Amino acid sequence: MKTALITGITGQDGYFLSKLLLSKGYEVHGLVRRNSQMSYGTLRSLDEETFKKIKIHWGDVTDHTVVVKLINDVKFDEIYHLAAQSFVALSFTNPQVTYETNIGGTLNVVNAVKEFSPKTRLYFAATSELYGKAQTKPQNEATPFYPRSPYGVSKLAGFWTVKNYREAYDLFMCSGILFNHESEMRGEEFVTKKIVKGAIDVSRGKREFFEIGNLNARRDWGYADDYVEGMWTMLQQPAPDDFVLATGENHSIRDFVDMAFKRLKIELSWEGEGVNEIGKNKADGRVLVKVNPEFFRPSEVEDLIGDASKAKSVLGWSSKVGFEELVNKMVDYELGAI
Ligand code: NAP
Ligand code: F7E
Repeated sequence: MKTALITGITGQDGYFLSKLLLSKGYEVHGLVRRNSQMSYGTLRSLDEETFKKIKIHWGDVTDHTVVVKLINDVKFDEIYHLAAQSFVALSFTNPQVTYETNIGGTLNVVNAVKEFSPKTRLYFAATSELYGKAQTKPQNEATPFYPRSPYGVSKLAGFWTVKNYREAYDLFMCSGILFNHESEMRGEEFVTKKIVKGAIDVSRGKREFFEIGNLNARRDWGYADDYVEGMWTMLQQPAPDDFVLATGENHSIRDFVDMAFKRLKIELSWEGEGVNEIGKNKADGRVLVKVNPEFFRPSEVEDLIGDASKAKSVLGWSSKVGFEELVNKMVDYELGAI
């Protein structure tokens, strides 16, 4: 039986990747940092039988001692290093914890593999945020990086650390440069989940309106379950490499708002510009969406769209769930869950 360690197992991707690896017969281990509630994040949405199969190890990825001991003890076949301070907006106000987790934590994992388990295959969660102020369109593995946030900078350090260890020490280490991927398990601060919850609340009269930041930013949004399959496939290749995973299509935040309301049978009309833009219910003129500059970022990533043709030709991977289906899945889940 193959063994795999997932750091960041309590997050969105950890949920889908745990299910995938268990379905493939892996012994799945997760590194979980303690919190006062001893809660397990998204893993609590797994059914009890599945949850019990996961071997939990308590520890923070920044704790060198914990990481070394775990990797030295188990000598995993595969490690999926997903743990990160992943919220871009927070990285501007909390840059130090972002660097310590995303750079220091990554160095701990990568170095422990080199020193104590060099046969382990490692996946590193890189990101389209590396492209930031994108220099060309669409972005692929050859596009120059230009990160626009402490988060982006920290992931760039992680990406180059992985590449350098791979080349210097002949280790099987891959980076997935994943474009935004969302799901029912997405954290509530990320824009897609925030929109879905806001639209449902407004449609049910729980709130008059909800507030949002930059409506013009464009993202290439896929479905997380498709993307974890790509992570696993990268580690099954004859040689390690880096791959972009993306849908090849992008939409604005405004498009996402429109689509979420459409699922709720509400048509919006937009008026005004910038901070004065509002989204109204076409049927009765009520204002349902407002812009609040509090949600603007000091430097924004305006327009990302990925080219995953290398993943398609080498890995046979492509994104399956389209934009409308993704939004509908998220809305339907939230309607049932509330
Ligand atoms: P997520 O939901 O924010 O999950 C992050 C995970 O990291 C959580 O399990 C979190 O634990 C854990 N974590 C944070 N700090 C830690 C620490 N110091 N020690 C141990 N664990 C720690 O992120 P995601 O959406 O699943 O993304 C997975 C990875 O892919 C992340 O590295 C992210 O940066 C990257 N990525 C995501 C996307 C995307 O669109 N989702 C795209 C590209 C790359 P808690 O539950 O305790 O907070
Ligand atoms: O923002 C705009 C915001 O926070 C998307 C992470 O998984 O994907 C994610 O990073 C866009 C930005 O995700 C609000 O300014 C407008 O342009 O959902 P987000 P992100 O920053 O793209 C990448 C690939 C990762 O690697 C990250 O870990 O939406 N936006 N209004 C807003 N964003 C938020 N959060 N809240 C708003 O009210």
